[in-house]
Amino acid sequence: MRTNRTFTMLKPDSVEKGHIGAILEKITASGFKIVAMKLTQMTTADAKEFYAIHKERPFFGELVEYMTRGPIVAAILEKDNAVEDFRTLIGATNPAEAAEGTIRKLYAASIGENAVHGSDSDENAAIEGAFHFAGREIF
Ligand code: 3AN
Repeated sequence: MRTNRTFTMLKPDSVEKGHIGAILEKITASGFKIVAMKLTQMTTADAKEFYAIHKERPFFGELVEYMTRGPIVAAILEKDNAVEDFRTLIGATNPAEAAEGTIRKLYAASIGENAVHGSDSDENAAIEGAFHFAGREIF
């Protein structure tokens, strides 16, 4: 994956609340091009692997349960400076601290259920994109 790409998930709470369309509209209106996208559901094993970095944290079990409880929208997005610009667009991990107009400020309920994921580095964007998509699904 080129370094002008990032990976996102619209998490189960976003799908449950019917926010897929509004969030995708905000993402594309902010200049991101969708180069891969699917509605999918993570298994417990998937979520444990995806979030392995958090496995010692007290919220790990809760995080795995949340991320596997229903479908998500996984996508790869392209834009100059994609990783950093997307983190700005989604806002702080805790929606209470997220800036006005950010996706988490608008759509996230809590730090535990915070609506969207955004990769935190080019390296992780490539790893996370490859976790969810086969080469032929990426344009
Ligand atoms: P971000 O998603 O902003 O990169 P991370 O990587 O620190 O934040 O956390 C990954 C996910 O773990 C968050 N999106 C959230 O769902 C969950 N999480 C993070 N911190 C907490 C916390 N203190 N309590 C509960 N869940 C948390």
